[in-house]
This record gives sequence, C-alpha cells and structure tokens, in this order.
Amino acid sequence: MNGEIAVARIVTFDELGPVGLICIDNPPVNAISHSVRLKLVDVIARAQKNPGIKALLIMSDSELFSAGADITEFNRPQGEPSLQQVQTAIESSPIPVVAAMRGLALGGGLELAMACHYRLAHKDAKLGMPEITLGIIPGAGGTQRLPRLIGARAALNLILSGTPISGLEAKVKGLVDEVAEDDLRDAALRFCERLVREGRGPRPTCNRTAEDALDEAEIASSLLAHARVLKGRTTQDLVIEAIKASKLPFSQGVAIEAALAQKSLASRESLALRHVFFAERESGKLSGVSSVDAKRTQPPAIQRVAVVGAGTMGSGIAIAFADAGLEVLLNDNDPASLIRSREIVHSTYASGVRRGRITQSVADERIRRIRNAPALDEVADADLVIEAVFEDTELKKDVLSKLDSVLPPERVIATNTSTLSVTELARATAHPGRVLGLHFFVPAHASRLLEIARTDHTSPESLATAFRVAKVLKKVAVVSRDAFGFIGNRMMLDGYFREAEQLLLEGATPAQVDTALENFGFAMGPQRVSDLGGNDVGTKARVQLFKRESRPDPYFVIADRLTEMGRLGQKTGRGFYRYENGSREAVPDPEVNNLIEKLASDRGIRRREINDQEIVERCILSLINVGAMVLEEGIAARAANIDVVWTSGYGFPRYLGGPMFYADTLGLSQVWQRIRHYQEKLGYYWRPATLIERLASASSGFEQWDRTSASR
Ligand code: 3H9
Repeated sequence: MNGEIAVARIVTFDELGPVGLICIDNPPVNAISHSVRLKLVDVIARAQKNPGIKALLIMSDSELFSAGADITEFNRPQGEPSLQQVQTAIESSPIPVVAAMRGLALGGGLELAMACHYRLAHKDAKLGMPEITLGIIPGAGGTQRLPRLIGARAALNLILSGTPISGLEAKVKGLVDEVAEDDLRDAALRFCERLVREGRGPRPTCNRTAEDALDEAEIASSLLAHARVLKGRTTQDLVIEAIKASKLPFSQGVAIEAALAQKSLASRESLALRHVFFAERESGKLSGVSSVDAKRTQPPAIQRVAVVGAGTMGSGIAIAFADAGLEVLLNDNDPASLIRSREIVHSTYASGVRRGRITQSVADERIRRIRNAPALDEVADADLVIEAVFEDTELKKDVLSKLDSVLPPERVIATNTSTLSVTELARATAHPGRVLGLHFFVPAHASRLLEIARTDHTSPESLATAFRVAKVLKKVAVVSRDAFGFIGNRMMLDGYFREAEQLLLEGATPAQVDTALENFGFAMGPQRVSDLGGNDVGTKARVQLFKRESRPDPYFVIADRLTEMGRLGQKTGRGFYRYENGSREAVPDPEVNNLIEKLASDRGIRRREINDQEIVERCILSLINVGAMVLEEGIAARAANIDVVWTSGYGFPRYLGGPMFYADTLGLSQVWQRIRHYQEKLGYYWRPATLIERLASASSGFEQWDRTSASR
C-alpha cells in the first residue's frame, strides 16, 4: 500500500511515514453510519498488512470527531459490520491504534475512541455520552469501557448527565492520555511517532478492570444529582444495571450491555425521545412550510439586530442576541425605558456571574454589545429588526410603518406580538412579505422555543431569515400560521388550561389539578404556571385575543377574577395560592376555594369529587383535541411541530414525545372514543376534531398523517 488508498471520502487513508492516518469524513456530523463502519474495517485490515505502518491514527479533518452512531439507522437492521465489530478490529489490532478527537466526540464516536489503545483530545473538545437524552444506553461497549477508564462512579455520572466534558477534564479523569493545546493533528502524529519509537504496543481497554464498583449510596446520590432530567424516566435503571456488569469479564459485560441496549432501544421512552430529536430538526426547515427550494433561499448573515421597545421582553430579546455574540441596537422613544432596560441587562448578567454561569469579563463583553439607539432611524443598518413595544395594535402599526420607511425593503421586520394579528400589523407596511412574528417566551434569553408566525404574505426569504435567527440563538423554531394564539397558546387556552379551570369549577382544587399533572410529567401544573407568569398577564393577553375571536363563558373566569382581586400570583404573594414572605412555595388558600365555589354556583355547575385520573385524562385529551384542530386548520404544518412546541415551550414531558405523539401511543380510536364520552357527559365544547375522527376510522395516526402530508 503506497500513499493514499483510493476509498470514497467517507473514510480516507494516508500513509505518513510509520503512521497510517485514517480520517472519518461523513458530513454533517461524522455519524458512524454503516458505510463508515464498512470502510473502517476495510482500511484497518489493509493497513495492518502493510509492514511499513507501525501505528494507526483515527481522527477527522472536520471540526468534529463524531456525533456518534447514526440515529437514522436505529429503526432498521443495522447491517454488518456493527460498531462492536469495528471496535473488535481496532482493539485486537497488532499495531497500536490511537484516536485523536477535536470538537464533539459523542456516544458511539467516543465509544469508538475508547476501543482505541490510546486517546488524545484537543483541550476544547467535548467528550460525552448523550445516549440517555435519546432514551437509550450506550450500546457499543460504553458502559463497559468507560468504567475501566475512569471508574464506575464517574462513568455513571457522565452517562446519566448526558452532558459532555472538555478535553482538559477528560485528561484529569483519565479518559484521554494527552491533551493538545493547539494543532491536534500535529500533536497526534508526534504522539504516534513517540509510541513507535518507544516500542509501545497495543493496550486494549477491555483488558483493564474498573478501579471501583457502584454501591447503592453512590447510585442514590447520582440519581439525586440528575433527578430533574430523569424525572419520570426509566433508562437510568438500565444504565445502572449495565455499569454494574462492568465488574464481570469483558465478554460477559458486553453481552449484558447488548441485551439492555436492545431493551432501551425498543422502549416507548426511546421512541418518544428520538421522535422529538428529529422533530426539532425538521421543524426548523423551510422545506416543511414552503414549496420554495430551500437551498436557493439562502438568508443573509445576521450580525446586527435592532430591538424596538426596551421593556422586559425587549430587554430579554436584546440579552438573547448579545449572548449569541451579535451586536444589538436597543431603541425606545422613552429615555426612562432605556434606563430601566439597562438595569435589567446589568442585573441579568450580574446574576449569571453570581451563579457561576459566566465570568465577569464575559458579562462585560455582552453588556457592551447592547447599545442604546434612541432615534428610530439609527436602526436602519440592522440586519433584522424586532418590534417589542406594548401589545397595542395601533402602537405596533405605527412602529412597523416607520420601520418600513427607514429600512431597505429586503430587511426583515419581526413583531414580538403573542396576541395580535400579524397580518393586520403587516398592513401598516408597504412590504408585507418582510413581516412575520417572532414569538419569544419568557425569559427570552433562556427559553428554548421560538414560534415564528407567518402570514399569507410572508416571503420564503423572510422565513429563512427567521430560521437562521433561531439557529443563531440556539433555539428550536416552529412556524405557525398567524391565528388566535398561534400554536402553543391556542392549545393552552382552548385546551389544556381551559380544561384545568373547568375541573376547578366542577370540584377539583388547584393543588389537586397541579399535582395530578405534575405526576403525569409536566414540569409545573397549570395553576402554578399562571401564578408564576402573573394572572394579569394571562388576562391582558385574553383581552387582546378576544379582539380576534371571542370565546363563550366560562372561559378563565377564575383567573380573570383573581386578576380583578389583585391576586396576580407570586409577584403579589397571592394568586391561585398564597406565597408567604416572598417564598415560592404554593400554599393552598381557602379564600380561593370559596371564590371557585361561588363562580361555579353562579353558573349552576354542580360540584363533585373528581379523581386524578379524570383530571389528567381531560386535560391531556383536550390538549390533543385542540392540537388536531390546529392541524386541520393548517395553523401547524405537521403534528411533530406541535410536539416540538409543547416539549420545548410548555413543559410537556419530552419522554412522552409531545401531545400528538402521545395520542398515537394511546391509539386514536381510543382517543376519539374518550373525547366522545366527555362530549356526551359535558356537552358542546368537547366536540372531537374531525381529523381525529377521520384518522381513527382509518386506523391511522398523526405520525402517518405527517408522512403523507409531506408528499402532499
Ligand atoms: C449512539 O451513539 C449509540 C451508541 O452508544 C450505540 C450504537 C450501537 N446520527 O443537530 P443538528 C443530523 S446514539 C444521524 O441540526 P447542530 C441531524 O439530524 C447517538 N444524524 O446540528 C441533522 O440532520 P438534517 C449519540 C445525526 O450543529 C444534522 O445531523 N449522539 C446525528 O445544531 C445536523 O444536526 C447524540 O445523541 C446522529 N448521531 O448539532 C448526538 N446527529 O440536517 C446527537 C446529528 O438532515 N446529535 N445528526 O436535519 C446532536 O446532539 C447534534 O446534532 C449535534 C450537532 C450537537 C451533534
């Protein structure tokens, strides 16, 4: 074998003196797909036959080593060689094999490296086992080799956290042998040459033993440390079982791991989490919402953003962009608002420093990125302008019209409205194609979801810009048609929260409703959410929304009455609950129960005992039902988009896949029958969505509907 072996670029081989350099080149993320595995075993076998090659180096020329196994292959037979077979080829190699990692080395990528005899990483590389976020356990020796390299306890923590560690940290833990400060390739080649010079041969990880074993106290403390992300989950039990097996001889341990990995792969939890993984990526693509060729619609780069309106929301949006490294111009015609906004910005960053999230110098740099621009025409050279003034149609129209005249016609103008008609606002401009809604959630700099509201006139180019904004901000984007509440708030108001209030009128207590839904898996129950966000915020939003479409009584009569009484939630110490002395602990309040009883009796509602099962069923079914209406009305393009909205913005448990995926797991004919049951019992507002009826009678589901709608 001389020089370069002619292989497809999936895996390349170069002979560099005594070192055979194998580069994985499988864009976009160097997943260890079947074709990569095939090439790897082929190249390794051929290199071993070359007497001139004394060491093999596996790395990647791209900016990441590997994002792991190819997740798209999980739903079909994997095809040989398996990743385990590649690892055996590496581990049993008579010449030493070295892995050098830069960027990301995740899951199966890191497992591949762990099967190599030596490992290097760039100091800033990120090494981790994110499998748990997909509801699976590391299934290519990860639960067996990691304990042998860093100890069982550290392995458990790394796997349960799903969060990567840096190259430097990996060195401290013993996961890598050497860290490269600068040029990884150079450092790795020198490392290999040194191995050869010193005659150091293969060092199979599988021959080592883990220094420690898991005891129950350590397991309990690890589970506690990751309790928030593991709530309601089961994969962690399989991880623990697999790591315990690392005390056995390697061949037995990997056999146990393989069986547990299969079990995790087939679990509902994993199906749901993988669904959300792909749904999040799909929802951020233009192809899902426009027939225009997405590849030809390249949005311009965004370096400078202007935010008009320096209130709480505007300040939060400014912080989000500054965090992402962009320059921000903050405009407000009220100098006092700009001063207050400055205070918000400073106190947000001060809190980040206090909590150890960022250093003071990073905070200072980000603060410097936000500049006041008191005159509106100063925003003219921004690549994108976001209007975030008070929720008032006339005020917003005035701002949009002025922006339209100062900005070049191709620049996108986004409104941050959550309640008003974007279509109506866009009419104030001469270029409605450049107008769309960017619905940020509170706090704008920390929330994951960005709802993009498109009108019938919004251009594909503007949408492409909005997607780029989401990418820059590391948020998940979902497009909604401009309609009452967009996707998320429509389903929350007409479905989930309305049903929660109805249950209160019929006899449940706020604590009972909240606890039942938190036990179902929601991060926080609906009444606690209302108290946190402010009951007045909800009331004001509904007043605006009712200008678009009204709703018949009873519709949030309790929350609105609480607002009238000044029981605004945590901020006033009283809402659906009482909060003593600034505490966040929600204490049930008999005064609220009396109020609910009165509101129920005014409406002739007979109160009764309601069990938790009915609470959960009614809240979730109404969420699903309104979700189906949102789909049939074309407000959401895909059921999976709804799942993204609810798992990333409204606390629906990700491990249940979102409301529409969850409906599929229940079976739509069951869903339809139960909705019909409540329609008979409770009356008009339990009308089943026709889409559910249609899909149920065809024994179909939302996932299938998405698949067929993709080809429509
Ligand atoms: C594993 O390794 C199991 C083993 O233990 C056992 C095996 C036997 N496979 O997110 P992005 C696609 S489990 C296939 O938009 P970013 C993604 O769908 C794996 N495809 O970019 C998208 O495709 P498209 C453990 C993958 O820069 C494109 O790449 N690893 C994979 O924002 C770009 O992705 C993980 O859990 C994959 N593994 O983020 C890591 N990864 O353009 C999962 C990505 O068609 N991946 N794609 O929509 C991630 O966390 C992020 O994608 C990453 C890049 C951080 C890598």
